[in-house]
Amino acid sequence: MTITLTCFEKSPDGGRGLARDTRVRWALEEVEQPYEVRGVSFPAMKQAEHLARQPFGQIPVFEEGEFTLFESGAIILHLAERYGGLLPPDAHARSRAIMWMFAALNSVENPILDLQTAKFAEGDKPWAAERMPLVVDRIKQRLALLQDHLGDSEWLDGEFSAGDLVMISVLQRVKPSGILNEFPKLAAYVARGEARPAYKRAYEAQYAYNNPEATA
Ligand code: GTB
Repeated sequence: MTITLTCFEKSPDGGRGLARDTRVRWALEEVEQPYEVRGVSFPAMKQAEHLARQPFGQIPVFEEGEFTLFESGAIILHLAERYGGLLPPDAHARSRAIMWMFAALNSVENPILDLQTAKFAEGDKPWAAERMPLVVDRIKQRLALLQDHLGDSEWLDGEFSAGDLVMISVLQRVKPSGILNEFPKLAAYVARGEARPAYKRAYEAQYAYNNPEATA
């Protein structure tokens, strides 16, 4: 059955791969499943047709026949459970890979998203400059401990897993701020993820989708 992924009609990042469809595209490439893309405009995202698929009016959405899933983490977990390659066969290792997905989405993504909020939604508030160092410090504390844990390992827990895929996607969001470069082992970890052929295919596909004139 055809898989359809709903993405931004035109991503505000111009195809830099920072919107959350890229992590799902990456997972689809890792498990070698073809998919079609449905683009949705910002106004259409808030209309009933899209809200029926994604109650918060966001992307990405995964559909396969009558089956619909939202939340990038849930979509990636579904793909990882259904197809081989993103979760280890050993039961405990599998649970730990899923634990890292949750860690990425709960413990690491939240402070990183706070930086986006502080910059873009609250940047003009009179208290914004005072708050910013606190926001940045919270990210750095998390990244320092994550880097200590990763050490010189290639991936978080043995072989590359859905846990690494989600963690690397989350860490990519701090690249533009320059903060990631203060953590060279994490920067190298992200670069290892980005060097995977499946990631490259996902990145190129989303770039081509967002820049049809450049790739025509
Ligand atoms: N928890 C949900 C998930 O993981 O699927 C979060 C989904 C989400 O935040 N989607 C964003 C969205 O639809 C797109 S990815 N936003 C529109 C809205 O809420 O109205 C976030 C994003 C947007 C833009 C950039 N960018 O331009 O760099 C990067 C990331």
